[in-house]
Amino acid sequence: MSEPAFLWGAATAGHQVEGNNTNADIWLLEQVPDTTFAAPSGDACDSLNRWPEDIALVAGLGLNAYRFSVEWSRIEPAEGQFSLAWLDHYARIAAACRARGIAPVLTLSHFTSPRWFAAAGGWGNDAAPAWFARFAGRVAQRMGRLVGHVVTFNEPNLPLMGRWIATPIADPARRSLDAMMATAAWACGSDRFAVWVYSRGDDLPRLLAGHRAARVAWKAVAPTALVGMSLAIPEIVGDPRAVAAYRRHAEDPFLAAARDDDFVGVQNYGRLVLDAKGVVPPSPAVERTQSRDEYHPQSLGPAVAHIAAATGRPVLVTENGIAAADDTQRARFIPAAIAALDAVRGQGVPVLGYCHWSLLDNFEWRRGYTQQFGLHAVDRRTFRRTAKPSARVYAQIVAARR
Ligand code: IFM
Repeated sequence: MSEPAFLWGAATAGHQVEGNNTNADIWLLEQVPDTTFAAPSGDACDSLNRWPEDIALVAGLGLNAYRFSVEWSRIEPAEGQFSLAWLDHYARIAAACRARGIAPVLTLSHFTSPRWFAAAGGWGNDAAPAWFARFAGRVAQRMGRLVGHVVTFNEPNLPLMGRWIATPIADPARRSLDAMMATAAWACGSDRFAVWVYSRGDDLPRLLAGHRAARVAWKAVAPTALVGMSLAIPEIVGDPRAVAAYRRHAEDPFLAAARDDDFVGVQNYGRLVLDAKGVVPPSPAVERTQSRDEYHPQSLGPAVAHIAAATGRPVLVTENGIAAADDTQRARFIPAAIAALDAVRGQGVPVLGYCHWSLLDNFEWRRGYTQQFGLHAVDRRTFRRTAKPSARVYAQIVAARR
């Protein structure tokens, strides 16, 4: 198995594209009567059935990498019971990628976990690292010979970011999440229901132990694989004391763990400006994205350079993109972000690849289907995929370099 010298990819995640991920913890949060999800994920993009089409889209753009995730709740629907059929399903996806010269970049945990795991307290349970490592080991046994890059967790630092940015007790979204998790616990007949991405991040040491244990489990089966985790890394600018405080809280524990990894996954969508009181909202004059964030594609360069310097590890850009209803904004964003990446690569920052988020317009968690991150539009009734002009822009940049 030889890996491309530089990965040019597009990314998706199981729950956001597969559809009917009914045994996942977040599916239940979408269904509880007090849900604050704008819509349930439902059929998503029906990638459960249409994954060959998705791989064809990746190939059609001339890319050499596809980042996707396995869904733990399908592979281990009950604690300790593993589904060979679902392992085969994901192995078929990876094999189909390889057959088309596409390197699979595999995420083990992209926000979702099995319901039984959440109802057992998630990362609050002492057994969680061993459970996650056992799952990683089973996936490695089936897929290890097909996969060269493994991401254990997707953006595990989000709860810490959220906690630093907002005062949890004053945050109505925080209260509604706590209420939804209480309802989900009741629905499962448990006294707890813990979903990391919607948590306060209290069980961080156990989650990081899970990361390390999963890396060990994967490498025991496939020693040459490159293993890391993907972190949400906005460019952080402003008051130096606030910047340092933010990093201590939302990045440093993860970066310390990542120093033993093969790479660090960087996921950048722009920048945060901080002053002594916290996040400074963008001025009314600046261009915004569909998610009302500042349009700032050039943040990718400094974000990548910071992580490489802080860890001494190479960076894989596992996500970079923009929510844009107007695709011309995405078509401007992509060359500007890649130019910023080029600039830091030119200064010697080690970068293994770039994966655009996302291949498809998909389920954007609590925002439902209201945000378009895709290089391809997806008709919500027929699931037909249509390339947007920005997909051609990205394909042309890649074609010029490969
Ligand atoms: O859709 C998400 C993805 O699941 C994780 N990173 C950010 C994306 C856009 O919000």
